[in-house]
Amino acid sequence: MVLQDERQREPKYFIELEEQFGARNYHPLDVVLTRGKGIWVWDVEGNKYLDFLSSYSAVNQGHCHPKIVQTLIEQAQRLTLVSRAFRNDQLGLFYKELCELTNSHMVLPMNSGAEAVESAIKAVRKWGYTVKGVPRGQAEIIVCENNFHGRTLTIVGFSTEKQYRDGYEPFTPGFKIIPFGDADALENAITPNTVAFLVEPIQGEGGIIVPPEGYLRRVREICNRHNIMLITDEIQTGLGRTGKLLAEEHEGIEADVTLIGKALSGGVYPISAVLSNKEVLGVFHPGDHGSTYGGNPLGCAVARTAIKVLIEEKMIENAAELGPYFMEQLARIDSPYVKEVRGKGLMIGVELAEDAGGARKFCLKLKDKGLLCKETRENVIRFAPPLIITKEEIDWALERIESVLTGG
Ligand code: IF1
Repeated sequence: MVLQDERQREPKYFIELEEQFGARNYHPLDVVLTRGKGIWVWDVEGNKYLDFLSSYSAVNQGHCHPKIVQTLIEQAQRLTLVSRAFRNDQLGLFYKELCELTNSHMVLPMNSGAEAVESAIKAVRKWGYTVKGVPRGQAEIIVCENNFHGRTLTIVGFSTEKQYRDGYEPFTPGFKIIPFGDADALENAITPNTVAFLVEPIQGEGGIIVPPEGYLRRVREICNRHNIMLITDEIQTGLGRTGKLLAEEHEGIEADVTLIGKALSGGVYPISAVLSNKEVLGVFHPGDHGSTYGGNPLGCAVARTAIKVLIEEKMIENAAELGPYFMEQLARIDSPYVKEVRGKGLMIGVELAEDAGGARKFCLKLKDKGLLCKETRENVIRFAPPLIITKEEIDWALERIESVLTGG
């Protein structure tokens, strides 16, 4: 008979529990993590790993950042949730600091990224009917092939990934799909009923797809000319991931609606936000939209500290400096498997050749060498470490990555 605590040092025990009781909507690597600090995580057997996924860019500030956790603890002992039926002393400060940081004029606080996307869709549709004058029920929103904006029914309804849609019909109407990176396609898809264009500055799940230089600038000009709202989904690309606070800054543009989430709390608490202006978010009047936890003081306090440390500890500058270095070194690896290295800042994808056998195989080998990575699409290994990583730690990782990519 294995003693209770003995058993709880074996991954098998936890894996079996998940297999017995859990919905199988993920196929995780069989590593059972129990502790995280900075770029490192530890499994229940005491093995240490470098986290190259950062929980899909929610942990840009590193695991369990002490100042963010301290804020969580202090606020949790003071006030966690009062609903929006009453006000609280964190929400207005959260709004003010976010608007000053992003040159926004109005904020809608939500909890998950998908909720922020859904809220933006509601806002631009309502703006279309009440401000632009689109006939009721006729609003069209343009999105891109290979998009990823979340998992709700409306959002998967405009996904082009069969698996994300399969078995969930019927879907929400009013969406048009165009190729990503093609500004002419956007121009040609616009009708008098178009209210918005929703796009990721870099497609994450789509395989770390960086659009052609100047794409977002042309998109901005087209949206201005046709009076349609440009919504940038920065839930993954935002908050320093690409070496700028917001990825749209690489093209010197400002969206009408900017969506953030994930690293908004440094991986400590679910919080997201729709950043915009009075013309768009002004369409919401009391009772038009809401959420039990949206704008709660605990999430707002945590987000305020998460943003503060992102700026004060120069994490964005670090991503801007080390991202290109990391990509250059990856591109120099002489591997028969590597087809392309692409990305921006510390949002990097290594696309493998068709005959390499799939990215997951390499992620498993990297795990055995102490690196936790996740494939995206069949053939792309995603490298997205916390933005606090040092050059020395990247060099440590590169040794192991080179070994795996050259057959070691
Ligand atoms: C999963 C992907 C990444 C996002 C963008 C909105 C959302 C996400 C650009 C929704 C969320 C997560 C969701 C998670 C895995 C992960 C993911 F692989 F699914 F696509 F990061 F690339 N916009 N992405 O990336 O935010 O509602 O999850 O808070 O669903 O498997 P959420």
